[in-house]
Amino acid sequence: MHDAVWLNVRLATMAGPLIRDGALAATAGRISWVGERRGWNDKARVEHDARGSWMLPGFVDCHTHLVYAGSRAHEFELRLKGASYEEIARTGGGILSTVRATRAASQDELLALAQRRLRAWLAEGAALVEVKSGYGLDRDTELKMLRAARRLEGVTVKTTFLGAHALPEEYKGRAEAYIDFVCDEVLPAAAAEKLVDAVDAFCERIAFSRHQTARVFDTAKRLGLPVKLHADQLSDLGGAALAAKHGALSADHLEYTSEPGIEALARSGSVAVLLPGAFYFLRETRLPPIAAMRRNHVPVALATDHNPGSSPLSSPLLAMNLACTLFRLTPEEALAGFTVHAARALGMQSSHGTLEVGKAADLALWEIESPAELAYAIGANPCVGRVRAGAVQ
Ligand code: DI6
Ligand code: FE
Repeated sequence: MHDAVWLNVRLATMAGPLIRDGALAATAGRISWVGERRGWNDKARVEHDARGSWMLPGFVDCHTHLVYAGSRAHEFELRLKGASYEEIARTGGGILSTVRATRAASQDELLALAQRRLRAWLAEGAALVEVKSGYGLDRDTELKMLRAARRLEGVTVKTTFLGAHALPEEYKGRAEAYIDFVCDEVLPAAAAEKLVDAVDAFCERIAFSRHQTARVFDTAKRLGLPVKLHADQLSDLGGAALAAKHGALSADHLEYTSEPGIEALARSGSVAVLLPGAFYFLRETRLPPIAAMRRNHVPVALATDHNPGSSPLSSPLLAMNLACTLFRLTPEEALAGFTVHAARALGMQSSHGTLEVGKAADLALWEIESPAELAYAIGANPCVGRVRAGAVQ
């Protein structure tokens, strides 16, 4: 006897062909049966009529900076007048302005702000969201951000430590000393409190070098934590190859990555995470090497990269549309990017990303004619139901 079954449902399992008349059952929070309707002859305590809607795995947003305080709308205005993102960052704005606001906020305030933002993801059927630190850049604020992220409700949260996001003002001109501080004090403290699921860094001209990034990764390894990287977003620093060398779960952005970098990702089994929101909002023109990713069979995930500076985007659906219009992904690739491949980018492929027996019954129902409509429409939200651990939300 299963707890519940959904009938009259169309299934995009993301693990096999589309099923136009399907059934999916859940028991104890997990998927306990999935397949063609005609194959279902079990019993369930509750029977749901999905009225012909499409069921997909709940979306996985594998790269966000959801916890922060303050707004950067004024920088948007400066950029519209001609200033560049890098110029603003170099003159103390950018990430550092969000750091000032985030340091001044309490943990409860950060939680309330992030919880309110998260509503948009819930409305679009998200199940699993990654949240990074990196707007504290001191011990207490980095921990405060991660504690707030851990308290978010409504989705499963994976936390990523991003202490090496920018050089804080008090370490100006002393990047090596800051990396010492991150490796010796902040990351070990966050890990000791079990606040960290993965470790990330921003490897970029305006942030940290390859060598500094490698030091952070070595510390992560010592603490038994997986790594991921903001790689080659604004310039080719060889970030993808560095991430691959450290067996990263993912390398993210990748606009400037060269073919050898993609080949390295293929060898290491790392996921390439594309962030079309940042590409769009910063009006970048250099396209990530999608053809090389396809050629090398690198799994491609998509994420919102929600953050106040380069991607104030709160919609997985819009991220999929941007990936198709700007990067020429197919709708099918875009859907895989927010489900199966995104789960893998978080090391969560055994519980999320597909509709398969044994995985979490974290599902979304959509009133659409075909799954491609999710990437095609702009500004519509046809989500008509969300199920979390088998329970209708
Ligand atoms: N890359 C980004 O796009 C964001 N962080 C990063 O490492 C930008 C964060 C910000 O501008 O606040
Ligand atoms: Fe980011």
